[in-house]
Amino acid sequence: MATDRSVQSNVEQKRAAGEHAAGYVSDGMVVGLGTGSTVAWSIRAIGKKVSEGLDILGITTSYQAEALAIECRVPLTSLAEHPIPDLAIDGADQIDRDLKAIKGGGAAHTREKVVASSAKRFVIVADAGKSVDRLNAPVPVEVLPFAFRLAERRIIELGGCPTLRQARMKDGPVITDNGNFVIDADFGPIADPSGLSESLNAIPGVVEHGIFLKVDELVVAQDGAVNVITARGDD
Ligand code: A5P
Repeated sequence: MATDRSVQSNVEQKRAAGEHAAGYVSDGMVVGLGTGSTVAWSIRAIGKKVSEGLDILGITTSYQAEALAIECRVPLTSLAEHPIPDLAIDGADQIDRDLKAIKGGGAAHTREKVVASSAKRFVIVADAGKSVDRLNAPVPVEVLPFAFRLAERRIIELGGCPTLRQARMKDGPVITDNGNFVIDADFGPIADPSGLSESLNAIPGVVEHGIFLKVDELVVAQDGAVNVITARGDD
C-alpha cells in the first residue's frame, strides 16, 4: 500500500509531466485535451497561459476534460470544425519502451484515440510508475451494450479474462460518455500489442479498445526530473 509520501511524490510527478507538455502549446494551435489526473495539469497550465494571452483552441476527449477546460477558460472547438489538431496531450495507464500504451482507466479511450489519431503529434504525459518493460494491464474494451456477451466470449477465445466494469456511486455497469459498456480484458503480459489490437478490433460490437500503438512522444517525470522520449519513427 502506498504511503502518504509516495502518493504525494506521484502527484508531483504527474504535475511536472503535465506542465512540461503545456510548454509545447503555442499561439494559433488547435490542441487535443486528454482525460485523467496527469493531463489535468496540462489543461490547468494551458488555461493559465490563455489568461496571459495565449491564443489557442482545445478539443476535449471527455465530459471530465470539457468541464476542466471550461473552468480554466480554455476556448473549445470540435473535430468537426478542426479535423487535424496540431497536438494532442493525454495520460496513460501503462506505456512500454516502444511507446505502445494502454489507456482507458477512465473509460475515455475511444474519444482519446480518435483525437490522438487525428492530431499531427500525440504526446503522452506520465508519472514514472506508468513505464513498463512489457504491457500487462487489463485492456479496456468499449463495447455496445447489445454485444457485450459476444465480446466477452471472443475475449476468452483470445486467451483473455473479461470483467464488465462496474460503476461506483451507481448500481450496475459503467456507462461511457458514448453510452456504452466497458470490459476490462486481462491478457497478462502482452507479447504482441499490434496483433492483439487487430484481434480486438475484429470483434463485432467493439467500439474501441485501449491499446494505443502510435505515440510520438512520452514526457515522464521521475526523481525531480522530466525526461522526454521520442518515438524511433521506424513503424
Ligand atoms: C482515461 O480513460 C485514461 O485513458 C487516462 O488517460 C489514463 O487512465 C491516465 O489517467 P491518469 O493520468 O489519471 O493516471
